[in-house]
Amino acid sequence: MPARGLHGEAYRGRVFWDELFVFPLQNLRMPELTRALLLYRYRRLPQARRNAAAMGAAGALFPWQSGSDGREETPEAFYNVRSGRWMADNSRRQYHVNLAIAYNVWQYFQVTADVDFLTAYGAELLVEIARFWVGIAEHDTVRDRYHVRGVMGPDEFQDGHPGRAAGGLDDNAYVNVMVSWALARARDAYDVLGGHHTGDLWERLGLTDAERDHWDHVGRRLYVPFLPNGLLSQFDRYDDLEELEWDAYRARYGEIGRLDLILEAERDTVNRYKASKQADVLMLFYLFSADELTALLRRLGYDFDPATIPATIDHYLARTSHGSTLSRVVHSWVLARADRRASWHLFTEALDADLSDTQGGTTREGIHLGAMAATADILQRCYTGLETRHDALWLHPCLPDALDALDFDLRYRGHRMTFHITHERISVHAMPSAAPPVTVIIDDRRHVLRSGARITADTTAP
Ligand code: IFM
Repeated sequence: MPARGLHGEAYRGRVFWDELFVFPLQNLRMPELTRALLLYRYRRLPQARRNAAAMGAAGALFPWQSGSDGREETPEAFYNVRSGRWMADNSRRQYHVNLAIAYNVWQYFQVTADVDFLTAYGAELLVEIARFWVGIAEHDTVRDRYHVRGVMGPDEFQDGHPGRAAGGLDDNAYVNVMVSWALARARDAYDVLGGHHTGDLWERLGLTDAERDHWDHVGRRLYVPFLPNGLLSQFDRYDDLEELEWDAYRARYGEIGRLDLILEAERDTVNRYKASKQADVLMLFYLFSADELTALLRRLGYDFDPATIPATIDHYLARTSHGSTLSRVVHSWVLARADRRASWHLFTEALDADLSDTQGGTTREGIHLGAMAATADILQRCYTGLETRHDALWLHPCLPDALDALDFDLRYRGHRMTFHITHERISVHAMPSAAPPVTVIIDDRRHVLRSGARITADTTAP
């Protein structure tokens, strides 16, 4: 799933993490396509193991940018047309691509219950990814917490602490919370497959009870930084960074998406400022519901209050330049419940990215596949509150005023289902098939949907 699909030559066709934004749409429509593309990763697992070993780590590390053979192909530098200078490209530190792969494996399994896939490929990916993170987490004996140092989060502006740009960041909140989640899912895979025939899978992987217990321990003790006002901090010491004069920069330059280039041309660096290219902390609200995230942070021993979510969105949105097309999608998503009007506005801007080529000529180098798919997914999963977790399909719609109704059909666990959702009612119909009944939870009320049957319910959404 190259970042620009097969539509153009940007990034020379390389694969990043953008499938994280594409697979959720596809899982519910063409799950066999997700399966095939997850095998792109599985087939490169031997190289990912070598990538990890080359940095002295255990398990597997998938590259930030890859092509045919799975080696790391991220360039070492990029050219700043504003200054005429080459800038170091440290983005190979975006090891979080590993976490996206774990997330994608688990989401695919949640939608399809494809045990054969989990047995033959998915579990091995989850185990080797878990091993990588546990291996690089450093134990702080004073706080009895684990730190993950030297990484980059999804925000590509922040590649290191001031004065230590090439060194990456310590304790990126998105990374550490995702690591905790991924360790729990690696354990779940073992438990889920307990009653199935897995051949010699666990022996081949050398997985022991002690290793699974250690994952559990690390997964509960990772350090997550918070700002003094209680909001999630993008990374450790983020609060020491300076505020940027956003209005002054907008007045001087107009479009400031690539603030990193602007500041370098001024012989400054974006690392000094609380400035993001795209969503980073807010990715957590994109991937997890408020309930799930609260549970994740509580499992880590933090008394997270979901009431802080709107203030967290405000904080980071005000400090984001949207230099990536993925940014508006995520912000539209996370605002869907707190500010429906702003969410719709960002949705239309995200939709425009390729239709109107709003990044000034980049569309001719290939459409932004992640942003396009994720924009459609805002309709499919975000405004409908559709989730697939704990062996159930959840719905909790919150349509923007601009939408009277949504009609679509999806595939879920062998069923083909049609949905009709308005501001007041939901109707879900399962076409006749041989698929077993599934659980559908509408606004927290549990229903059993059988093949050929229909559920209708009032919605409690505002
Ligand atoms: O993967 C993205 C990244 O998050 C932002 N820069 C472009 C990449 C390819 O789409």
